[in-house]
Amino acid sequence: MERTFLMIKPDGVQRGLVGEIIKRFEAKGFTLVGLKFMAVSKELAEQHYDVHKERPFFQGLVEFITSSPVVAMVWEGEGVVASARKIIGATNPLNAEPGTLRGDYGMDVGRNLIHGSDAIETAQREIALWFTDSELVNWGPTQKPWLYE
Ligand code: RTP
Ligand code: MG
Repeated sequence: MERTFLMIKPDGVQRGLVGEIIKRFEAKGFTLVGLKFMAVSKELAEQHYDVHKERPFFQGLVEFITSSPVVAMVWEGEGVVASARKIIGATNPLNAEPGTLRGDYGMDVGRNLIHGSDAIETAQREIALWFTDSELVNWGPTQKPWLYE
């Protein structure tokens, strides 16, 4: 079953939006298989955002992600990678549609509340970076007819 990595960034935690954010994915029908509240090391933040290391915002982004705790999560379900990106909304919250998390709660591209993996391969890399196998719980809803035909 497809999985994605989501991370509620320091702004989402500080603004008290953890419950609201988790609620969206839960209510949609996706399955939570990993969850931890944690401080992020500089090394982990740099590895996570490695693809952006040449970009001008990289250092500020790493400083922000390491500045206060985050909520790291793995969610499971058919098409969860792309669907979670839709629920999250456009990178710049001012361009994000109302009804999306960034569209409803965000104002600034550098304070956009939550990260979501952008492709299945990226999700696999990020899940392995943030979670050990023993931290993930296999209890998938594949046999539940109220979720899947
Ligand atoms: P994310 O990786 O955090 O889920 O966000 P994303 O895919 O929507 O956007 P991405 O292009 O991967 O950018 C990663 C994060 O870098 C910050 N950013 N700042 N100042 C800027 O122009 C700028 N551009 C990107 C954002 O916090 C973005 O989420
Ligand atoms: Mg990204």
